[in-house]
Amino acid sequence: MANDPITDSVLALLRKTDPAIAEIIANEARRQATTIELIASENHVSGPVMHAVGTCLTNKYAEGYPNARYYGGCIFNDQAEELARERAKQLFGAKFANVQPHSGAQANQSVMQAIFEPGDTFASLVLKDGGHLSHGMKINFSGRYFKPVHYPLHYEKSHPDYERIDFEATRKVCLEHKPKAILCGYSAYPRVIDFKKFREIADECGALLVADIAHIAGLVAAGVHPSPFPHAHIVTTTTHKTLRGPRGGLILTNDEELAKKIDRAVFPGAQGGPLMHVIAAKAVAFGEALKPEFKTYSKQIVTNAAALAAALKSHGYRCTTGGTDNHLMLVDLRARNENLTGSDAEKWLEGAGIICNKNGIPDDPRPPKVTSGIRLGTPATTTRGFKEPQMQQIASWIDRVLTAGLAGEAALAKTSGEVKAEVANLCERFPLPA
Ligand code: DSN
Repeated sequence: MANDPITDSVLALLRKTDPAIAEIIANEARRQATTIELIASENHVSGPVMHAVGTCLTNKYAEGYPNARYYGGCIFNDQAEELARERAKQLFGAKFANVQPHSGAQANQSVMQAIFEPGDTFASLVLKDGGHLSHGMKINFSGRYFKPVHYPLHYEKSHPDYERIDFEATRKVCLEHKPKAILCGYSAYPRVIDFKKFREIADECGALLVADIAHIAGLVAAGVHPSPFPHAHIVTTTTHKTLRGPRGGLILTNDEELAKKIDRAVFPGAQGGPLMHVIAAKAVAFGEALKPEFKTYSKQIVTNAAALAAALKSHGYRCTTGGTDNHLMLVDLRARNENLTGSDAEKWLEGAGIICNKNGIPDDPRPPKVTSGIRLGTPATTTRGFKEPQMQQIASWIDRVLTAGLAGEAALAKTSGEVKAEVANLCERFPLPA
């Protein structure tokens, strides 16, 4: 049994037609219902968002844009896309929205196609410091076809802005390399992004400012994090993280010329047929995010993250930058015990029903598959209704499991069994949205 009747009826149908996939989906539904999701980029969507994805719009080809398609029969798809675009514009206070990117990485790819020629230089934060693979990783399109230069964080422990963006050095990097665009917005940065400062640097070196707000989009929509507008020329995002929509991407701008270039770069530049069922679900999610409850939800995400970071600190862990302003934190495990690694922690915690990901911390001496840190986020647990007391409970479970892991296999097996049962009990009291 899943948490909601529609999923149950889908599973009943699949059990008759394809029992193998039915069992896999049922197991995943059970896993999500009974474990604590701390992956900062994940969330639990509402029933309406989830089930809008599973509709007949998946049958339709709609290459092109509303009222300018390359296929007949698009009247209702035009309406769905128009509704998604209007709601996205209203939500973020932007004049133009492209709701077609299949993902955040494809949104970034399209923006780069729109504003760069092959070989053009752009400035960004490197992946290991909290950036994203589509921000210039060597083996990604962004690093293969364009030339990234990276701006730094403050790496000196004694600096008051330790592990935060070093704006003076950023300015120097940008003035030296004259990038065509500066990218800001990150996958593992726990502090407020100063879009205004980035724009000043962009203006000084003649660059466009592109803000990738994939992680913080929901917080921005709710007014809990400052908006990249009016500072950024272009904003990209995913729709499935703090924004709590279906898996997908979105591009926004206030500049009509850029909007035209972006539309051409998304289709036909990067993609063929848009995923119309996902676009319909994006419209549903944007509609939900426009409601006052979404503001309350987003504020609680931030409150919960601060509570979790403080509780972990009380157990001897260190969060990079000393804490968090948003929905995520990077936990430096070495502060608790030099031998703790991110890969062990991820594995041990999963065994206890607590899901997170290993993550390098700035200047991490360990390789990306090991790491000295874990990244924790509160969007999904907040969706379940968890508040500060549950955050303290989670911190204490994390410490219990990691302490047991350090003590050896027998201690870990016993403790993770106990914690897993306690986690499942708590999850039962806070069911997933239906
Ligand atoms: N992979 C995502 C994350 O976990 O942050 C970013 O796209």
